[in-house]
Amino acid sequence: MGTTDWTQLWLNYHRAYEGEGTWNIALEGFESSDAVVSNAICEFKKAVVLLIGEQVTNTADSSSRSLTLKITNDAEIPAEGYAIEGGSDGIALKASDANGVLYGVFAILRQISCGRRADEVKETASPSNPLRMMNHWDNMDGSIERGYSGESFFFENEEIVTGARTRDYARFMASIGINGVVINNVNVKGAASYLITDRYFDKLKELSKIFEGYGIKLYMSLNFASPIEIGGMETCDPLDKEVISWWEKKIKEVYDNLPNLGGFLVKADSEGRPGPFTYGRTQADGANMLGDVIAPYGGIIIWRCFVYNCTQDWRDTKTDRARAGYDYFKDLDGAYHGNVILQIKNGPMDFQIREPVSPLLGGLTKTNQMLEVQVAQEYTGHQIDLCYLIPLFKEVLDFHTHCAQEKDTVADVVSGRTMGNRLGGMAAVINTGNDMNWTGDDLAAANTYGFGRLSFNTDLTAEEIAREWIRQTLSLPQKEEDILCNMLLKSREIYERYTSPLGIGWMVTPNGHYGPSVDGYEYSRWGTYHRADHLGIGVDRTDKGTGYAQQYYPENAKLYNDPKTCPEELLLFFHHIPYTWELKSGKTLIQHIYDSHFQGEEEARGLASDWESIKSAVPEDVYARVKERFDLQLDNAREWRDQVNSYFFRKSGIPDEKGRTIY
Ligand code: GCV
Repeated sequence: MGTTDWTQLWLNYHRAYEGEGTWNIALEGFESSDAVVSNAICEFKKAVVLLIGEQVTNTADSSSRSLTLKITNDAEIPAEGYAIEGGSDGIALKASDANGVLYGVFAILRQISCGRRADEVKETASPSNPLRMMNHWDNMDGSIERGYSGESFFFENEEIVTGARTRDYARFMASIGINGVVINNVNVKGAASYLITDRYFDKLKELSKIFEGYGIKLYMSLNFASPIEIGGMETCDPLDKEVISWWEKKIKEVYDNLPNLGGFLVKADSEGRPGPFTYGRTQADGANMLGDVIAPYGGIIIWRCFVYNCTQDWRDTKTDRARAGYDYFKDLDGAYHGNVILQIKNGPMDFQIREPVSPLLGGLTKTNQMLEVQVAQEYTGHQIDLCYLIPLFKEVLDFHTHCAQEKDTVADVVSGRTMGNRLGGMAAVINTGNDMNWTGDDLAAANTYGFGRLSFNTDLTAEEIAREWIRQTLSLPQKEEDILCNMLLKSREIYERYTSPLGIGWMVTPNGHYGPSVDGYEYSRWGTYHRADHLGIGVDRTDKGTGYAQQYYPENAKLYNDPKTCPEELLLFFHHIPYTWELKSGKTLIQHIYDSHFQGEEEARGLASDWESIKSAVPEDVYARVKERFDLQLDNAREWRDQVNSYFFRKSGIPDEKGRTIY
């Protein structure tokens, strides 16, 4: 059993083999005074000692084999890309910019950690996406919205905190290819509105500098009502001349202090946040005004599309929250300025365990767009229940939107391959906090790691990513690695089975979003209904219902519109189906609901015993922390199973064919 320093996550640098050389570093076309290059070298020095017991000295040592890490500037390598190749005299690393050097060094260390010898290292890679971002929902009082791993490590008592942890965080992010970080919650309130004032510039400069050394740009979430809240104005109408000139002065002041700021993320007209709608303006009016103001500084505006009516009447079956994003944003396609990106959640609702892909992704064909996913497990088990999310993200990226003859997947669209645009990429709501192990559940770090790696290389498989993470973090014997990898890979479907069936989602405890409450949101204002009665369940989103299915290109619209062709895992998202409906398996819908919940709960117990089976191979403290979580997961799975099954038994009156206990 190896020792695992969980404060170092996947940069543990377990001893991989005993080397016998001494390294020196040769730079050609790069300067060691460049902060990014210098950090890359520093990481290499630190890691090779731990990984292979070899020193980096730069002075010839005749008693050992002399090896060189030769870093060369090669204009042929794409931006942020690298080519690495090991040989008998060391490793050659080629890149055309400093980020490429940094990513190349991390790739070398990753390959050695994963089992290759230094002379076997080999890869040529460049990022799939221009922007690869983490979004923190950290508040300035130190709390984290939807945070399950302690408090913020950026903010405490309305102050910005920097230190060793900030640097480690930047290292972790760089090691997985992240190049942008939004540090504060999109719900910008109170002190956070003042992040764009001189109250915080000094500390922000420090933070930005740490990030820059790891190739990361600092971004902030912006309060659209800043002219009112901090400027003392009466309006924040985006077309008002005085409002525009307030923003011009403000943004100049910000960039005078933070010249490398990447830009801003904006949540407007959403869940109580102010926005252009208040003034009868469009989302494009709001986004473009800010885009124009920030353009002279090379900044960008990332504008979220999470806009919907959150004061719905549950009696109203025509208004459909799923439609909202497309309805608000599609008509304005092409109206957004070049430095504006629309950030779109993967599904039309809100990060449920299964949703169709948002029809806005690829539905927009003339607008920069970015995919937003949630690594923080708000609806997927609060970093208590095991839920490896990379398979879900892969499904979204691989989805054919049919927006073009070829290159029509979500991965194509957001990377810029479909439309040839320069701005786009992927963002994740991150799952970190100040818990010693960063992610609360040790195993949840696989999601943090996985998102970064996937955003850098969307072709990686969920399994490849899981194995990389396990090898670097825990370095287990093959049998145990296989067990843990398998646990991760099946965990999402297990969670899905014991929670909400066939794409219906929700049925979750309101506000907190952990544990079952089948009718918790059924009669509320949030637009998240399942519409179950004694005959059936599901939302009719076909052309005879809310018409949501028609927001897709015809190929997908047709598929979704007909319950016979609709992928079954999304059946209840698109259709209201009788309990007696026969599924492809030959089972009735109600029997499927029962079976899936019994199976999911049983499989959750299987996960817990798989974990027990690798006990002797994992460090004791890790074993104990994760075991505690499995105990809680089992309670949760049982509760979901029994509440959902009892609810539908009572509604339908149809007994379980297998006569199992339902209450
Ligand atoms: C930051 C969901 C979450 C909110 C979150 C919101 C958003 O509604 O429950 O906590 O707010 O999404 O994405 O803006």
